[in-house]
Amino acid sequence: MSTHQFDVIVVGAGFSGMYLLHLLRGRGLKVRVLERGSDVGGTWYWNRYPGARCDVESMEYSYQFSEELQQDWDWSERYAPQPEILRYAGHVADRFDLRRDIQFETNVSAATYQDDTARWRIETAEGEVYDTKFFIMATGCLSSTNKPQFKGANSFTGPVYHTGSWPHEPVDFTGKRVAVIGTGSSAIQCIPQIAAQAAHLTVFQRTANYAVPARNGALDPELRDAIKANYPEFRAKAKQVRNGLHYPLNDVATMSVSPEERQAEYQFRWDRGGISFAGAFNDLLLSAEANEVAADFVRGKIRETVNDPKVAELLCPKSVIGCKRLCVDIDYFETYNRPNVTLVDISEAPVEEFTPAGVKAHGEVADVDAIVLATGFDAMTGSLLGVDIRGRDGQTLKDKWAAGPCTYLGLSTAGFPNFFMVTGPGSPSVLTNMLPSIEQHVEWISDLLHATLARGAQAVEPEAQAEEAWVEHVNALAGRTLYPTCNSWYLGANVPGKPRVFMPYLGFPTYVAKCDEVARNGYSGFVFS
Ligand code: N01
Repeated sequence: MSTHQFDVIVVGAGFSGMYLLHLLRGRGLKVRVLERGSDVGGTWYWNRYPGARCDVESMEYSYQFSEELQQDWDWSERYAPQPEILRYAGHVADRFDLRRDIQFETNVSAATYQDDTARWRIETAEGEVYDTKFFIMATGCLSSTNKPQFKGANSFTGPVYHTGSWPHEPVDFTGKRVAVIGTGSSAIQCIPQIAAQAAHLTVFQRTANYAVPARNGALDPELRDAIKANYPEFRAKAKQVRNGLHYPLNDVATMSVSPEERQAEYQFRWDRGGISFAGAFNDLLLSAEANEVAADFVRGKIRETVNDPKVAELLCPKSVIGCKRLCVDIDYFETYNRPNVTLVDISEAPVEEFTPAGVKAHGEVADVDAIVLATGFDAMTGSLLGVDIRGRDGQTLKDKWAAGPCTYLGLSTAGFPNFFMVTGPGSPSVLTNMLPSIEQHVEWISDLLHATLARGAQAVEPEAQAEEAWVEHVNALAGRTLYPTCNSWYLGANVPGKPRVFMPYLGFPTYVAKCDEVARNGYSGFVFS
């Protein structure tokens, strides 16, 4: 078997892998991207469930590294639907001729650092072997599906779908009885669509979730043109905001204004639509009192919307708002007024089992023709640990991260030279607009690779001390907030047995400043050998 030689192997052809390829190839490196899907797009390639769309507004959810590209592309709606985002990914691949260096339908199974040559040996499930100097996992934060092991799972006679690995062929629920398990972002998007098509929909809810209306619609051409006329300024402004988004953050504490002013601010954002609701005041996730006021506003809206008071109460979340990702919905709560929708509360007693006919909870079987698992992802670490990655002296990443992920800047980990992650644990990633975060990471990693080569170094890796300090810093930031108070996937709490560690870094501008400082200081915290 021949071994293919490269300067850089990138795993994943989503937005991270595509930009890495474009940038590193442009810097003269021999790059190959290995991708398990049959085309580009990453998370948007797999999440094809009905109603899938981005909750970041389309004018912000795109690359900015090429002015021609951002001028060239036109979005049709305020929030882009999944097929349009996938078309955009394809457009980028065509425009920069990326596919010639991407190998599709290739599943990376193992990656081993060779101590003697300071190179990585990458193996695929298809039996191919690659030899590379640098190895970059660009596998995304939400790519490894969480499929709970329900008792009797195989006994159900109908199809079982997962929102995160939806079939490529259209799924028609017309006349069918369907069960959806889960009420996170994916469920909140697909439930209204499935309910509109199916004969009956039964939703199994373990934890009620907050959702704010999207107020989606055709993109206003005047707004689009105004943004395009000043795109760099628009992007620069967004980068100064802690989540990298352009929406207005009201830098005022909740309790510093009168109850009337508070209601008016919440109402303004409710009417405006989207996650800017979370920016109504500056202490949503810092003060329990402030949080409760905002939560109560949303609960009031749910009670106003849902006709049956008992159902409305079940749909009212009790936890901290924003602690789990705030969902953005189109007709979600209204859907529970439909006569063909039933909500089953499984907060006290879980799904007992799948039977040949359906889903059993509270001793009763809901007879269905199809089951949709909207049960989320083994987020942030799932895809990284899904590959058998072995660093210096054969240490596995799995062993190193047994008590939780440890990284330096969310991009690298000690003991694994010449290995990088894009949007890894310890980076702001999922708490920001992903596209600008990805571009910042890719450009920063690319500069570091360049610096390593320019020094004639064989390898670069973070110092253990720098990594420890970073992990402490990430935890300290989270510890000052309400984020650790709920069972979110940010904490790994959604996957049984996963270490409970808050994974994302809080604050895009501070993160970027820290990365810039590290680079300016000759990559402080890294060792070149
Ligand atoms: O997954 P989730 P998701 N029995 O983990 C339930 C991004 N995203 O795919 O809350 C019964 O949020 C679980 O219950 P609980 C976005 O970042 C973005 O919806 O753990 N139920 C929960 O209700 C988002 O946050 C967009 O008690 C079980 C649900 O399944 C992230 O992806 C759209 C269960 C999982 O919710 C993940 O969202 C979609 C069990 N054994 C997604 N296990 C947009 O851009 C889990 N659940 C709009």
